[in-house]
Amino acid sequence: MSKSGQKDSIYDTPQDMIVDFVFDESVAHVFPDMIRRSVPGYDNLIPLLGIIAEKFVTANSNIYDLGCSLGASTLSLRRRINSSGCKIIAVDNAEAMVEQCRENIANDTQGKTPVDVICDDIRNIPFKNTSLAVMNFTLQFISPDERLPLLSKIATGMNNGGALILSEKIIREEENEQALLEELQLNFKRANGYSELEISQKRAALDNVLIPDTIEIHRQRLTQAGFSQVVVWQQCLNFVSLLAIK
Ligand code: GEK
Repeated sequence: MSKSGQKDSIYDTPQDMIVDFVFDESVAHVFPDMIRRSVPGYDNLIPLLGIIAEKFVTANSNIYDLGCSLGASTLSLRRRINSSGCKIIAVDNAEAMVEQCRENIANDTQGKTPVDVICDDIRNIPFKNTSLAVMNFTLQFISPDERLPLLSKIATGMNNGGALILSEKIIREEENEQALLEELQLNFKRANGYSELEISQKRAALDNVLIPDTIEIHRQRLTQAGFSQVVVWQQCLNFVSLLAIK
């Protein structure tokens, strides 16, 4: 079993004090299991990123995977990109994630497009000649006042006709809808084997770290950043993915 192939049991014992969630080595080891059992629609979404990439990636352009974790999105894109002269720039600021991501890319025999895996904050990255950028469940970890500047920077570096795929956990303005979707997500986690203790401790750890927006805020912000068309292409309970085209 690879280092990142373990079952997520990080929160299965009572913790004296719940500290804010960090993407450290213990998370990197269980990450594929954690995200699959926590994010409804993740398994469906990943292969579709490659299908979307085929449409938007143009020859001799850059493709960015921002908050790449272990490289699941990068690998999906890479397997479908046929255009020549392209480069994928995969970025994450968690060292443990980047280390395992580099190994996963090195072991990939299906894709040919070169990949640069960079350990840095996505707010430090210059964007240029972009045909496609992917932020798969990453913007939600950036402080809300820094989201528009980051998206504007991505849009500025994007070629006309290029696209950003933005996947996020969302909240609903309408209280009843929010409560319903929240309950269904909890049921999804229960059905995937998480105990009540694991669910409540993980929730407390993410409380100050993952700050979701409404879909309306996402739409407005993407438009303000410089994207001319915003389309929801997948929604699964309170997790959505938007395609923003410049
Ligand atoms: C996937 N996209 O499997 N700069 C760089 N990386 C960051 C920053 C930042 N400022 N903030 C958070 N991250 C992946 C899943 S996970 C989603 C993405 C989740 C990184 C963080 O280290 C983590 O690896 C990733 O964003 C978020 O398709 O865990 O819910």
